[in-house]
Amino acid sequence: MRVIIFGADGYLGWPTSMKFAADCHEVIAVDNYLRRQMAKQTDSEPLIENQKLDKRSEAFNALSGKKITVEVGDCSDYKFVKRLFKEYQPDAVVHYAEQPSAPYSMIGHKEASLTLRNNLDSTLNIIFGVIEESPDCHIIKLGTMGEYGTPNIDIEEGWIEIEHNGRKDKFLYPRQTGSLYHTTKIMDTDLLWFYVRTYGLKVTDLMQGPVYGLSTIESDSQDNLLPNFHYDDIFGTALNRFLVQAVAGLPLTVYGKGGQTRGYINIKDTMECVNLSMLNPPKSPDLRIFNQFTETFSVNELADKIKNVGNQLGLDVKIKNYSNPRKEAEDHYYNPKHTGLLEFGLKPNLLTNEVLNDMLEKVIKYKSNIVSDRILPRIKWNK
Ligand code: USQ
Repeated sequence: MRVIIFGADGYLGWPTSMKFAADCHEVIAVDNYLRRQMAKQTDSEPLIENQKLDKRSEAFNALSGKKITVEVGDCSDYKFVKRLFKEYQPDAVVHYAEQPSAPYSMIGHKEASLTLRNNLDSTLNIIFGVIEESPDCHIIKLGTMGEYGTPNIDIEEGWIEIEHNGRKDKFLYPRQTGSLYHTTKIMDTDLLWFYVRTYGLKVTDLMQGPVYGLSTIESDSQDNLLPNFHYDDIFGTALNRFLVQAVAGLPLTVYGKGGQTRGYINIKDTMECVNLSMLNPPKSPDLRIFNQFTETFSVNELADKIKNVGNQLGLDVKIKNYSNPRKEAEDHYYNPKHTGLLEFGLKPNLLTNEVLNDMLEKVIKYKSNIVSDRILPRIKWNK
């Protein structure tokens, strides 16, 4: 297949580009390095420095004998996006080209506006690229489990049938989020659904939980091909941050009571979920939604797991409850379904002690890169 990866410089975009190229697909990797700029501006650079896409793809191409084509440009610029669709006529596109950080979106008006415009414009441009240039192209869009929030009822896989006053209909599952970033993801889903209904697009929206891990199959033994791994309070996610904190000898930063429960996924499984979605496109126009996670944990459970494995490795891991910088439920019901991707054949890599041990060992290798000023929460919206 010919596939465009929008947002190919990101934590998921680069490993997806490598995996698809390794699987003999024709890959066009697109990015404008926005996340790199935001990370620099907020002093939130990743643990391991990554080269830009041209250098990384040169290294990958030389090593694998496969080819990743790089296009540098802004997905919120429609002329650029339209040109890509016209030139490459992709069978599928993977849309990761969004500002991905909830804390960043809550800094202030400038950051909220950037998040809103960047995320919605890029989604709209990709939709129109398909409509105008490549109408059979399958859009695989990265959504988030955070779109659902933490309702006091079971979370379905995207859709819910509601019976009201004796009549029934099917709707998008109700969504209410805890950050502006997550709200843009809801708006993306609504945009996609509108254009699926109006123009008959084929779309898969992947509601993913927080991802963890430092490497994927293509980079397990090639550190120059590693994805960007953030451990700061803005771009880092809970489990990845805790790994670095454990190695740095800093207490694990549990926000509030630590009962916040989310659906987690190993980055290797993310690759497989996106792959399975691409290999099994919707047969007719559809907004297909999968909940993309493999296990649920509370923040306290994650911290305890890392403490146990870290201490066995000789680290002295401590856990500390910090005043929660976010506005969110700290003790809640959480029961999301996640059967769609398992039915396609996903074999989850679960969060075993061995997996935790391997990740900690990798972080230990880069211990001297850790900047401890990036650990404590610098952005607060629970005022
Ligand atoms: N948390 C802590 N301590 C920390 C960091 C986070 O207790 O040091 C807590 C948060 O308060 C939250 C939970 O851990 O309750 C998850 O936070 P996170 O920072 O790991 O994830 P989040 O901000 O929700 O966003 C991340 C990604 C985002 C993706 C989302 C999936 O940055 O792109 O969409 O995970 S989900 O969380 O399911 O919405």
